[in-house]
Amino acid sequence: MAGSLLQKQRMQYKPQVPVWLSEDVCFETVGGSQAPENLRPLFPHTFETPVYRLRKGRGAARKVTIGVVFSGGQAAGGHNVIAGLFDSGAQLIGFLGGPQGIIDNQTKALLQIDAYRNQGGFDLLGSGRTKIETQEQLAASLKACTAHRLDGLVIIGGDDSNTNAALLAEYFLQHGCKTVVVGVPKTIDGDLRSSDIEISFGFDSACKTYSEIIGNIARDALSAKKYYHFIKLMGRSASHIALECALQTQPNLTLIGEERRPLKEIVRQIAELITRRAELGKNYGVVLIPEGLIEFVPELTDLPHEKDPHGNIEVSKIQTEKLIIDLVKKELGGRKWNALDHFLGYEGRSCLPTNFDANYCYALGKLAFFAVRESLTGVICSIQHLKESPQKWQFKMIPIVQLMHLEWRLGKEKPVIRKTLVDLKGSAYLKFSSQRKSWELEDLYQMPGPIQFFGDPALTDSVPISLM
Ligand code: FBP
Repeated sequence: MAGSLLQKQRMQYKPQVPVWLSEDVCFETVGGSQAPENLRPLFPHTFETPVYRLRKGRGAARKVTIGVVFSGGQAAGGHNVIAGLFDSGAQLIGFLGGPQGIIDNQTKALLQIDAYRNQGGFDLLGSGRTKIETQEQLAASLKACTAHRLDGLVIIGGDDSNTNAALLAEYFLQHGCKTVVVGVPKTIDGDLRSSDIEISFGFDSACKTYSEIIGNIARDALSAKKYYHFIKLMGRSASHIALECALQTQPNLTLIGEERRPLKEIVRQIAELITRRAELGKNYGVVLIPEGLIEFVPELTDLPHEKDPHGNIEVSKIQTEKLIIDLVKKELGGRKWNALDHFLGYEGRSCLPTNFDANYCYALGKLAFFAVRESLTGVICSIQHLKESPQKWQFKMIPIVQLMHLEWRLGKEKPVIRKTLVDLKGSAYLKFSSQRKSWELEDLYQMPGPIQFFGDPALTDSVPISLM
């Protein structure tokens, strides 16, 4: 078996899921869809899909063949979704390179997945960002699923990928295709959320990886006492990652895009922070900047930006941290101070998943299997009570169309899943805003250290602070 000692040890980890998941289970309907009425004409076959709850009981006794695909950016734990499907007894066919692999019918049979258990990344299959929307793409996808006689297609993805899932489910029903389509909520961004989806997988591992590095940088700042570190954090649009990392590490200043503050005000605030800290003899500090800030600051939104196939601004390519440093330098005129910029992004998407993500993903894989076995389509997996131990988790399938609305993308109005932004009245933000003032001048940095896999469960099984 290839891999480092830790990789190999992690392969042996047995994800924790409720004991009753290995018994006979079935779904019951627990409520109608809350989908917006203006989507009814676009989703005539899936609009009325209800919400289902998984419970003990006799389910369908049949063997199923499932196609599985990773879609969009990597997020730690994805391989465990596949492990959950695999261990449930599905015959698995992986589509290669993301949604384009479905269209082009590029596949591999998944007969052995042990080397990928509890491992980061999506390298078992690769991933991609193709938007499936044209008649040709939809027809090619149907052809591939039919050719493999798939009972189900499981799409492991974020908001845009699950939009693909909703469109495919509708199209397949319209064309009499028996393949059901099931989504799994993935994305480090943490913006695929609803009252039923508490968090997407990958968020916890990414935030813990970034928080380790931020904590290390803070301690370096505290030791050398000569640099301001401006750290841009990945997380398109929403600032969930910046908020979680702020709660984990308590930096001097964290910008939150959703506060929608003018650029001038942000620059002035940072300049004042630097001046006030200098008066205390502190010429160092840590500032967190969410990459999605660009989408909320009026002076920055209007600039021309590159967009991905789904119409999202490619914010990772924009060096907001450098821009802000330059503007603060201008604001401070001749004052001497030193700034360093960092971008934490890709290093958090493919790390070894935390126990939380390893357990969550394995359970999501099992849930997706049951959904296919029971022929549910156009639905996304939801596991609730995630801050409790896995034995207390509850499982549902939510109609994807319920999460959607019409939005302008690339010059057209399109049905897409609404990204969930940081709630400025939510408990995570309120906790942050009640403490952040004290972090400005006092150095109350926290150093969370690396993700822990062995030892005290308080360390190994901790959940995101945003969930508490
Ligand atoms: P998903 O929404 O597909 O999970 O991807 C999110 C993300 O990691 C963002 O945080 C980031 O802005 C973007 O992907 C980077 O995209 P790419 O991997 O194409 O460079």
